[in-house]
Amino acid sequence: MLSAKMEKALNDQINAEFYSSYLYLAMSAYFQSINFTGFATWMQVQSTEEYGHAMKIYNYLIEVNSRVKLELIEKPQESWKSPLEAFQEAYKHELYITDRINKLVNQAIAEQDHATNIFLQWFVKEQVEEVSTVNQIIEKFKLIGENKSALYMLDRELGQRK
Ligand code: OFO
Repeated sequence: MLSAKMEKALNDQINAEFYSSYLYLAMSAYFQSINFTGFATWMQVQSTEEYGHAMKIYNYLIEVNSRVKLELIEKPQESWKSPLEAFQEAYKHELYITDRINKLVNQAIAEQDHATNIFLQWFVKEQVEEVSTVNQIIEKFKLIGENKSALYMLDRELGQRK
């Protein structure tokens, strides 16, 4: 059984992960609307991963006999100025999620909730990977600059994501 504070914090994190899923789905729809179908695929896969993150916490709450409470999911933005701007937003969002995960770990340590601390370690590692992946994509955008054919090649590359 978790403390009431931890239960609330993990429910809030479920909401944040569902929002991530929603945000990346909105980015996918944006990319479709401007015919970058590879970026759209990448974002759709990312959205599904975020759904998985939310469900991982959902299942943990059930496993430790705590209560899942679903809240409203905030409406995401609909469009961005450019593909690069959307990925920069994704990067900023992942830094925000990393900060939230770190705070959850701090709370688990403060409460001597070892089980939740161990559970959260998966998210700590996952965040390192997510921030690094999006950062690498942004670096590629920077190299590409105004080169349209290189941009379409990147679109094709990111569209390989399964
Ligand atoms: Fe759930 O890792 Fe991104 O947000």
